[in-house]
Amino acid sequence: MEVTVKQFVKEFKQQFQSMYAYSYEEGSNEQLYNALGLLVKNYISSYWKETREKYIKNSVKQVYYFSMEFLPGRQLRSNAYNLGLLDVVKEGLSELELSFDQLAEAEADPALGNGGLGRLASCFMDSLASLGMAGNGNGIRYQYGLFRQKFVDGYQVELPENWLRYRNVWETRNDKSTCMVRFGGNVWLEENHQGHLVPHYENTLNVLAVPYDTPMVGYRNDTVNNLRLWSAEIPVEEEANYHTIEETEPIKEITQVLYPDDSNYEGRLLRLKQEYFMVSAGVQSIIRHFRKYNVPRKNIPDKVAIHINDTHPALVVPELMRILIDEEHLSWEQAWEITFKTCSYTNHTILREALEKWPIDMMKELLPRIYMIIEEINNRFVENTLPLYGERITWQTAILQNGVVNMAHLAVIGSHSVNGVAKLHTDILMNDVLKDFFELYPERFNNKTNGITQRRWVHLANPELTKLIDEKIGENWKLTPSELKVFKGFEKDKDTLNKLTDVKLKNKKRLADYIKEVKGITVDPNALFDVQIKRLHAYKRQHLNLLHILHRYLEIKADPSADYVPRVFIFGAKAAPSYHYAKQIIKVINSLADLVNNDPDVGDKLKIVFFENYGVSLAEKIIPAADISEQISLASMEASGTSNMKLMANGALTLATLDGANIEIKDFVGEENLFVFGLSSKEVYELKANQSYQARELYESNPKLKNVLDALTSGTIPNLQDEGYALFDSLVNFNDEYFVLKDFASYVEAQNKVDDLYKDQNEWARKSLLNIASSAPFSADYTIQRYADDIWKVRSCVEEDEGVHLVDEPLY
Ligand code: 26V
Repeated sequence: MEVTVKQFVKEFKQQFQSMYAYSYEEGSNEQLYNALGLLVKNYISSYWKETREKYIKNSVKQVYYFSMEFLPGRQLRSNAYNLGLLDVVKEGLSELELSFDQLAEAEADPALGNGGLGRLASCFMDSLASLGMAGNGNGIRYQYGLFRQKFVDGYQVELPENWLRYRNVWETRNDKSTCMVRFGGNVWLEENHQGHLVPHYENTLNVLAVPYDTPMVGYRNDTVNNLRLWSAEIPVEEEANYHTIEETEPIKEITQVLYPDDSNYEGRLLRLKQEYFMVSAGVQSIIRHFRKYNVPRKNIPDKVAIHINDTHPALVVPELMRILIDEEHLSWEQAWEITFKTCSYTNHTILREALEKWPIDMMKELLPRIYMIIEEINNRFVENTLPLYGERITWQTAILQNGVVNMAHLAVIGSHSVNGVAKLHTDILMNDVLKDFFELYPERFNNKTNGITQRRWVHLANPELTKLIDEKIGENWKLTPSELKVFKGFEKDKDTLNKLTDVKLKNKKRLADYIKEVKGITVDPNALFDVQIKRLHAYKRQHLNLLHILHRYLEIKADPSADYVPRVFIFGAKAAPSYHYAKQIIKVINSLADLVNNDPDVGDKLKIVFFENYGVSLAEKIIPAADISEQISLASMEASGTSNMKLMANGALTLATLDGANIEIKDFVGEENLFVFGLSSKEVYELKANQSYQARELYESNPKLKNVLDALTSGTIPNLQDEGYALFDSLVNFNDEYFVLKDFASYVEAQNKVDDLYKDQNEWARKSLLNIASSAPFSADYTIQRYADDIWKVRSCVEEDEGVHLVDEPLY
């Protein structure tokens, strides 16, 4: 969009003054940021309106991405960038002697998600808008985001994340589009005079769902889509019935906090309330919007695609049925045809403990009408399946099983498409986790490997690298990511490799300064920066990383004069508050950090930095500075991973097991350009099947390993309570569920190869360049294009010459 610096400066001053009634010179960073954000939002608003109107006018099919989690990150920079205004804004502010970077830091980072699943949802929103597709997000406006993590004496403590404290300039409360969501009470069906069965409700708890809309700005294509987050309130007309603050609690609590557990299903009533609240409001608002199109209801699937992001929004299926039957008076068969064609589902995990199963009694009591519908879906499913496939498959795939509602089964049965998030993961769904369904409905299964938006994770997070790529291959890659492969042509160009090394070093210096500032640790920017950033979970094996560091430490102590490649091990990870073992791992890493970082024998050879409060904003600082990307989950356990893609795109070399999308990274960049180690997924399956694994044998037979494990309990690491013993026990005495000890030797070997390569900076830079140049297939733009073509059947609404175009799609 066209705004001159002069115009911007004038409008910014006015904006500030109209908000605060004094001059900008007196403003705090928060106030200046608020004014700037609102001004940028003003610029956005006309495109937002026009996009919405264009979709309606052209009767465009809309995608609704239903997700309990979104992690958009800070939006000022990316909105200004996508609008094409970033340079003008920066220049204008500097004329006013203000620093854009400083103001941008004042924005709260909305932590409305746990990890990969939520961030993926936000990358997808960015790509949908950038491709000019009508994509809407639907989720919850949690009043408190994921807890703020602090370390006290090395232990994780959780503080509330009050992200709305200084207001949120991006959202618009939309009182015109509220919906009513009903819980509990009694429901019965009565025949009306036309012979329809009509539900009657009594004693329900009525909750008003208020939408807060946030613009999702496309990259230079005038498209602005909508992210709609719902907040729960007391219906105005019922306010008089609530006499005390306590009485209002059951309503307010619905959208108060995000559940901070990303892998452990707990049958908590409040969580079910949240899920239905978001689903019901979302589906009601879809049907309301659909009416604007003036087409028959049987055409809903031609105009609407609803995506179920993990099972959390799977109640979409019965809720859409309810609305079509009870409110639109369609027959069951008509409603089912529409529902099934409209819905699609992505599975994001194979962890059994993460699969949602709600107690039938709870569902019946909280959502009586929805439960009736689920029961009917189940009955019809069983009726159809039994004669064709027999008892075993039918009962294994039923929705209602042993007193619970199996949400994955509901999602699969109610969707025309089921996908995994990386090739291996989809194979595992078909051969293991959802094997029986694959037999029933092979045509529904498909793979959609995850992706990331290069705009946030490369263009904005790593401007120096972006400039270097622009210099060498021009700017086409920004609109056509596959063009990035042209960069491969520079793998032998000395000048490019030197510049690439310089860019990395600059990024590392910046991170080193930040480390000094927030952790007080001095690190050498020339050391190898080794990064593991992701939720803390035993299957991701941060403790394998820990064992290797400890091993290194012991070797250095044994021979301090040997020639070691200096390393900084960098961690960022939150543990679920109730995940005791994960928190113990954090404590051991922190205590080891205290030991190592202060040992004069060690010096710069080894440093450990565990950042507090890992999230999107911190990731943006760490990723451009990484040399090594640790992707060391037990093969078969990590559905895809997405930090692996971000780190690769920023030139880190991957150290990985053949798990999730690491396999595709290897396929794209070539085995010689990353470090692979450990058991394969097939070997893991075999080892589990024949139950032959003996962790203690490994402990006893490998002296190096024994040395390391013993150090956990020998008092070597200071200030531990029982955490060292807890790790030792799980790894040795409880037979090491995630085969850490089994992979230890090959991990150490791979780490030694990393050192050797780092000694040859030229060769390192060459491989780094090849990784960058091979990362384009992980653009979320391609991922979204495939969802659009194969699942949602939607197309871009922008002219060929506007915005992102993917004509030159890389082959998968
Ligand atoms: C699961 C659960 C379980 C029940 C209660 C609350 C709750 C909240 C979140 C989750 C999400 C777990 C699934 C997840 O985050 N999967 C991750 O998805 C990424 C995007 O596809 C993928 O890259 C990661 O490998 C995968 O772990």
